[in-house]
Amino acid sequence: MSQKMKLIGSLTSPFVRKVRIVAAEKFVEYEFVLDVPWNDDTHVPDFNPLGKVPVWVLEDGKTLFDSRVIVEYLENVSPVGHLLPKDARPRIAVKRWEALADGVCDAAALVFVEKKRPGDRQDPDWIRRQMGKVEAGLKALSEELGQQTWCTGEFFCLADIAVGCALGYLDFRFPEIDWRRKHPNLSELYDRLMQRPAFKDTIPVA
Ligand SMILES: N[C@@H](CCC(=O)N[C@@H](CS)C(=O)NCC(=O)O)C(=O)O
Repeated sequence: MSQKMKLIGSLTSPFVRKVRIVAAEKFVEYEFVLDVPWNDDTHVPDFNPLGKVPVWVLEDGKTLFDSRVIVEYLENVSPVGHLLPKDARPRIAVKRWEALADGVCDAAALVFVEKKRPGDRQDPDWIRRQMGKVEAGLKALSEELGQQTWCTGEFFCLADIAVGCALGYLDFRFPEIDWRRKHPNLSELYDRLMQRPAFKDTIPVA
C-alpha cells in the first residue's frame, strides 16, 4: 500500500536541513519524523544500516540515503524550482560545491562529537586536524564565491543551499568561529539565504 513520503531526521543536522530546504524549495510534500540517531531509543538503524540521518522513505517503504542521494531524487521527482543543472559539466560543478560544504559539516560534526567526550579522552591532534579542514573549507568556499551573488553566479541552486547549511551549522555549534569577519562574502551570502522562508524555517534548534 502507498504511504506518504517521510523524512527521518533531527533538527540539528545540517544534512537534514539541506534536504528540508530542497524539499521546501521544490514544494515536495512529506511527513517529518523526528529521530535523533544518538539517542538510545532511535529507530534510524531500522531504516539506514549506517545509523545516520537524513533518511527519506518513499511511498512504497523503500529508503534513500544519504543527503546527496536524497536531494538528487527530489530534483528529479519535482519539476519546479530547478536546483541542479541538466548538463553534465555545470551539474558536476554544483555537486563539487555540495561536497565541499558537506565536508566542512563532516569535519565540524566530528569535532563536536569529540568535544562531548570527557576531557581526558579527547584527542587534541584529532580536533586540530578536523578544525584545519573546517578553516580550509571555509577559505575555499569564500575564494570560489568571490563577489558573485550566488555560488555558481547568477542563479540560486543546490550549491547555495549546501553552503548555507554548513554556515548555519557552524553558527549553531561553533559560535566562537568568527567566519563572518574572516569571510564577509560568505556572511553576505548567508544573510541573503536567510531571506528565504525555507532557510528561516529550518534554523537548527537543540
Ligand atoms: N554523508 C551523510 C552524513 C550524514 C551524517 O553524518 N549525519 C549525522 C547527523 S549530522 C548522523 O546521523 N550521525 C549519527 C552517527 O554518525 O552515528 C549525508 O550527507 O547524509
